[in-house]
Amino acid sequence: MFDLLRAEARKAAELIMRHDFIRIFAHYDVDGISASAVLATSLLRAGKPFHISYVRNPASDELEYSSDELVIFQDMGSGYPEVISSINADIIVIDHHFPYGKATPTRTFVHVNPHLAGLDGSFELSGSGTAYFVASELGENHDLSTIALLGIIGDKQQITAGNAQIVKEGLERGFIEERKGLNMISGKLKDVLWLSTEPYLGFNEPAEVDEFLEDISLSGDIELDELDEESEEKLANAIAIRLLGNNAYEGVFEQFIGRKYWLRHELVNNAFMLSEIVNACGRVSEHSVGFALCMRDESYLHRAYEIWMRFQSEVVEEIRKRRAEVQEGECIRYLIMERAPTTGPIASALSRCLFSDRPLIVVNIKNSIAKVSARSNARIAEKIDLAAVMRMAAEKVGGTGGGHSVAAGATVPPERVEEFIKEVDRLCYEFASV
Ligand SMILES: [Mn+2]
Repeated sequence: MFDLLRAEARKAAELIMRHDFIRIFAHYDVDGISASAVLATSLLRAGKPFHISYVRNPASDELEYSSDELVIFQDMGSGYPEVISSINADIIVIDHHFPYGKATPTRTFVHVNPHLAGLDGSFELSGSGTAYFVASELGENHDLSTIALLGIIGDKQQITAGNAQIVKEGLERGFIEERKGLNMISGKLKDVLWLSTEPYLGFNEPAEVDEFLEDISLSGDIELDELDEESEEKLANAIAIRLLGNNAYEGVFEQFIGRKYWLRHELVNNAFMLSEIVNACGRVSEHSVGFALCMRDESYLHRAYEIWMRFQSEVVEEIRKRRAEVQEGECIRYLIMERAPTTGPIASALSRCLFSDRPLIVVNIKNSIAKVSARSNARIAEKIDLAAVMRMAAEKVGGTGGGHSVAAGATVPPERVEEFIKEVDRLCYEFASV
């Protein structure tokens, strides 16, 4: 099943072994960071020196290399044929994004991408997973299955096809363990409940968390990862009841109740937690700290944890504040923000865990552009296709829109946001009443 992928990964490994110095450009998110760590560890073991830079956009960021080095793009590149064509060096792209256009490379070019090997890179293999296939051709690197898993989790992929193969190899050799229980962040119960965004539990005051824990007779100072089975079950039930009372979408439950992955030899054992910490490092431009954790350098653990804590507190605070600003339309809910730091995580948490019965439209006005995130769920999507709604409503006000039926987006002129929202509401009403 993975023959084509392995064959291309082998070509990449052979090209790597022909070079003395590797210049790596990786995407700055958790998938890109863990992908770079998978490759870096396998390069160290193969005795190959390298340099890594984290990049937001390969088309506009400056890429420094010399023509006798090997250039490797990770978790990006497949969508930038003009960049690949412009590189005057041997080049490898290790990516899982859909390959667009046709590159005309001037030197040797190897392209490792699940889409080119019969796999769907949007959910069957991450950038870190693709890097793992290359690492496997460079030597005995099964222990890196744990680091590859971080990108799989961070990109919200499924444990299927290529990803499932990686987890299987990690499980068989004892690097990964599958445990029953709550798949949430780690920490003391009072912190976990207060800071969690997956799921978001809607506590407005720390005192509400204390009360919640008192009701089920659990101390807030116990570590979630150290709960016995009976207590964990009690907690899971109480969380489920709270989410139902908060009007959460039923699909939220299967994500955090059931199983979690435990990484036996990593600095943070809870795979979801480690993925969240590396994600936070990437979000606040502390890539090297996230990378160091993936390289198992314990001296960075404290700093990484502090970065995560600050980042997560800010996100939760933002959700808490914005919740009260959500407005009611006829058929939708909407939120209009100015210069908010992020829109995606706020829109997802609010629509999944608090306002799941109607589409939620979140607008962020920043630098004289209004960016729109629209969210719903499979139940609503049976009637309302948000991608079509975003496209039609945006076109009406001189913008553009599209996406998926449950998660779509648009860009519209700020002065026409009000008109846009009215049109979205009208279209949703029309769809819903068919
Ligand atoms: Mn990715």
